[in-house]
Amino acid sequence: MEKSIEELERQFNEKIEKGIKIEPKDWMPDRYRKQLLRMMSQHAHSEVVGMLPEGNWITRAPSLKRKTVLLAKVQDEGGHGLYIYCGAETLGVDRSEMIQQLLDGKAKYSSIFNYPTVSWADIGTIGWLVDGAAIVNQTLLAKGSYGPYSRAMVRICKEENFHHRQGYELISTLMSGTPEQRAMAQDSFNRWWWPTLMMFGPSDAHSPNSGELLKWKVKLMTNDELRQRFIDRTIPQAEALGITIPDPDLKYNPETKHYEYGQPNWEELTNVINGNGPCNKQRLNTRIEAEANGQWVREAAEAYAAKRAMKQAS
Ligand code: BYC
Repeated sequence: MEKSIEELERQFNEKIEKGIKIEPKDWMPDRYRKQLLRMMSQHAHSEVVGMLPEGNWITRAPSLKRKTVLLAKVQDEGGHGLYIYCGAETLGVDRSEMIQQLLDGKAKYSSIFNYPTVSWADIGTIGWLVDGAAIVNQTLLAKGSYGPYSRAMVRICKEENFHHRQGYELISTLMSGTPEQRAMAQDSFNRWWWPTLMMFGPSDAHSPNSGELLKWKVKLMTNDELRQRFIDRTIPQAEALGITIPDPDLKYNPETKHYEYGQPNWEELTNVINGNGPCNKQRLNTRIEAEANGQWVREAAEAYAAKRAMKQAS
């Protein structure tokens, strides 16, 4: 006998309640599928577009060691995109469709990748702050309710830890260098601090998706809770390096054991999300060009797969 929608919904909610992962073939509410697809495709695009600001410095890395580390990191990000596209495909949408939405400017990706990398210090700052923020978010996403997404996050977090370390080490090297190197690291921090805080999304009062995502345990903390967690972890690291935080309102509250901080410029976040950040057009054009240049590779791979399938069938 077929189960009623009410019964299916009850079983689904029971699984979520008990912390049992939802798997691709399990029944799930349409909204759950839609929310996951929205978030996972945005996340996958972020990983791939996120290769561009750092990729910009591969040919200009100051030593062979720095170059190999950066190359490995940028390649890792491409891999992260692939894991998440695979995960998103389990929800019934082909990755070519998701990628087309990105190229058509219809899909979102993280606001942070629409800022330019103007100095070598930006490479360290991205690893330390941007990957640091990603780890805070993704460590919790790894405990989320959808099996393929949470498992992709476990693997990604391991690699992000290496990214975070190399960024912190790079900034630490600059901070123990010449006055010019210290100034370059501080300038970079000043430019990336606020955009990094915006990575966590709008404040809770303006986050339309959080309610459903929290109810279904895709997200386990709100945008503001994650932002606070990141700030509490990062300030002591900045202090250890001798970096000044560009926030006059920042202060430690010994009672709550949290840092209080000033508000990011939310209008700037809205502008960047809506395609009007400093590098939105450049990033999209680079992706469009890369997609066209890679066409022959995809065709060759498809031809090879078809030939192999024919051989196996005969
Ligand atoms: N940028 O209701 P809300 C990396 C959108 S890559 C752009 O709070 P939600 C790395 C949001 O999509 C990893 N858009 O949404 C790679 C929504 O619009 P739609 C990056 C943003 O989903 C290379 C609307 O605003 N991490 O680490 O509850 C090199 C309302 O927001 C942003 C991820 O992608 C933003 N910052 O929460 C180095 C994490 N914020 O879709 C490093 C995965 C909000 O309704 N995503 N929006 O049209 C998430 O964790 C969540 O989706 C967010 C937003 C926290 C971003």
